[in-house]
Amino acid sequence: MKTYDGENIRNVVLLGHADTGKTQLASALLYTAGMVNRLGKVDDGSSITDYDEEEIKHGFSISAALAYAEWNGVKINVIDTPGFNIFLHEAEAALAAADSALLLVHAVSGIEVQTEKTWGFCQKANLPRALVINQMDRDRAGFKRTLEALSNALGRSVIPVQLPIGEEKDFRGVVDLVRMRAELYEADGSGKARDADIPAEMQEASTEAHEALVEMVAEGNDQLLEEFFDKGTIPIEDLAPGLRQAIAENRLTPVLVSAGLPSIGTESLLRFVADYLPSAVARGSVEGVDPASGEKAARRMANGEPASAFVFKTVADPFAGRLTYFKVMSGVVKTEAMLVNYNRSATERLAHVGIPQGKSQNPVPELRAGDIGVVAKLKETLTGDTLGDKQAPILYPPVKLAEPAISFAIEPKSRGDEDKLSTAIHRMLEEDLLLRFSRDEQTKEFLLSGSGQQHVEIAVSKLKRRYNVEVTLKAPKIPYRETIRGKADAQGKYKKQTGGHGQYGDCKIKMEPLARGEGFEFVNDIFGGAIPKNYIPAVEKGIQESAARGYLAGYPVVDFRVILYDGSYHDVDSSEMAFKIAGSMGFKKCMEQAKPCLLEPIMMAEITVPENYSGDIMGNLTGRRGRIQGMEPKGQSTVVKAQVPLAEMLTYASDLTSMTQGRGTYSMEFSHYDVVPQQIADKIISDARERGHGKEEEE
Ligand SMILES: Nc1nc2c(ncn2[C@@H]2O[C@H](COP(=O)(O)OP(=O)(O)OP(=O)(O)O)[C@@H](O)[C@H]2O)c(=O)[nH]1
Ligand SMILES: [Mg+2]
Repeated sequence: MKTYDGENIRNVVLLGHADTGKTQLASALLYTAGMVNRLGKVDDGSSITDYDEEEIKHGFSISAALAYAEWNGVKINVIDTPGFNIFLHEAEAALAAADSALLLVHAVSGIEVQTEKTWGFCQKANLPRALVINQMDRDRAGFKRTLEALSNALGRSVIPVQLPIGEEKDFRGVVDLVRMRAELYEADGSGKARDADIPAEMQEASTEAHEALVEMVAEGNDQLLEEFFDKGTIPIEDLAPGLRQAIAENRLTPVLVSAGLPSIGTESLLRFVADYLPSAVARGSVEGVDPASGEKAARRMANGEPASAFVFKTVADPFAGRLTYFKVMSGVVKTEAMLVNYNRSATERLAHVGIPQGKSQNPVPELRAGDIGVVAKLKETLTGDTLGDKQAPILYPPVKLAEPAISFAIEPKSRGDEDKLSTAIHRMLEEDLLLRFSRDEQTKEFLLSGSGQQHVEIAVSKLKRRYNVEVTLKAPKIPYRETIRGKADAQGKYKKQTGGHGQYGDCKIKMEPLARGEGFEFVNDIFGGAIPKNYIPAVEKGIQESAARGYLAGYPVVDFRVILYDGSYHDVDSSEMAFKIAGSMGFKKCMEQAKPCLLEPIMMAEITVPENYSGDIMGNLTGRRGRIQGMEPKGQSTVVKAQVPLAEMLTYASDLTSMTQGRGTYSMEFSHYDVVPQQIADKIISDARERGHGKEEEE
């Protein structure tokens, strides 16, 4: 295996809505490049990047997976990510290893929820990207329609660099709008392109599209713009570097076309990635933090610098042990290197460095700045950590992900398996950043939390398959919140002054509601030292701790402001503890007056069913307190969008299956919190009281 320098490496993440064909395309690209001698297919479980048993069983990607293709002296590292909303955090985390993205769009379905979401990820990370209209071979595939929708939604920087030759069954190649040549593919699925003249009937459209591209490349580049005005065009030797630069600077989003399953457009796509997407070191330097001072620090992405690597993924393989995936940010990482984990101040030996190709790791002697590697059996290193040279510490910031949306109580099927369960789950937490394991203090139940029901169910299935631990999932816990609807004003006074050293804390606070999602705000309005400065944080802490324990039913109180405006103290008897208790007492008194209420998570659900079921589906959603937001045709199906409380959707997967004979699908994601209707709230509160939550007295 050749060792590549960063200039000749492309780290490309495949993003997009579920089922757009990312995994299939990854396998097709590797096949076209000759990395494998058979086309791996999602549908028969032989794809390269969906190798996990759960992925094969379900037919969709669950976690990010890596592979590489060598193409004309360039190494293309491909990161395949899931598009299913409940696993989208995997895609978000994988962005840390990428220098560009291919965002796939389905040629039939067009823009979907996750198209815009993953576009948002790229924007946030300022990641150069290209759009790929994929599955062009499908019935009812439409390039023009999809392109128009993309331009409307994502802006005018969206511009084709290819046009499809033929559509649907007739899709057989692409026009390269830079070179103004056709690239035709054989129907044998080999993925190999044959250079040809642009078909006569496409001449006019191609010239028009070429001119639009030239204009867009010239815009924002004075030198090219001048040339363009002078000559009315830009010669290809200037257009190619101009395009490369415009992509790197995010001034332009190129659009390509492909079909992964029949391997059409794949060679053109490989060439595009190698020629136009930024190299692994094009950014020049990366930003981090100096662990000693906490100050910003930068590191040049060059082989001559001290080694540093960022860990972006961990896999808990029951046989190979822990697999750590990292990106070399600077320097050279060699097999047998001793590197320091700066987050944990531990030294790790990188016994065998490899490059990931799906489920296998190909050993290499070294990896240079910009490359992606994998190493087995590190002792302490976890996702988000930075490894590097002892002499030159730096920390790269870990990716911040959303919080889990749903929790289930779980219980091992056989008693005495608690320890085994806890060990196994902790392994799984290492590889899945959105899975959480905790214990409910009141009920003493184990809780497993994730981004959705299926996320948790798949985790449970892995527990059984990998670690032989069987658990029962109990009714999920809805993450209710509490808030207030009115204002309040109260005094919290804690006084114990009988004999010896006493306790004295006294505060007067006002409370008022904040807008949804604003959390908690504390305003210190004390004048003239009614409470000494050093006790004020204690009052705030007392309030916050009390709010976290809840007032009505044991759920955290959110979206309120507290104004501390008066109080008193005692020279000897006052202490932080006394003021903390006073704060907590004041909070509870305020809650009595402030019209407390329960909030519940409302989900945005998208249900796709055959047209004739749409009436039943909408009626059923209304029965679940759902609000229909819209309904639109999608091929022969109908997509119903609705906002529904999470509490009403817990059994939806199986209900939808029986309502539609298994022909409906749905996805949902968190939208916002809303007030629970009184009758339902009363029931939740009385259930919680029975379990001993809420309105507990402190002293
Ligand atoms: N006709 C046709 N079918 C395709 C093509 N690409 C993928 N498919 C099929 O579409 C389905 C989804 O493909 P995947 O590659 O798993 O899609 P994905 O984007 O990885 O989906 P997630 O992993 O869920 O995000 C599979 O049944 C594929 O066989 C294509 O180019 N043409
Ligand atoms: Mg996939």
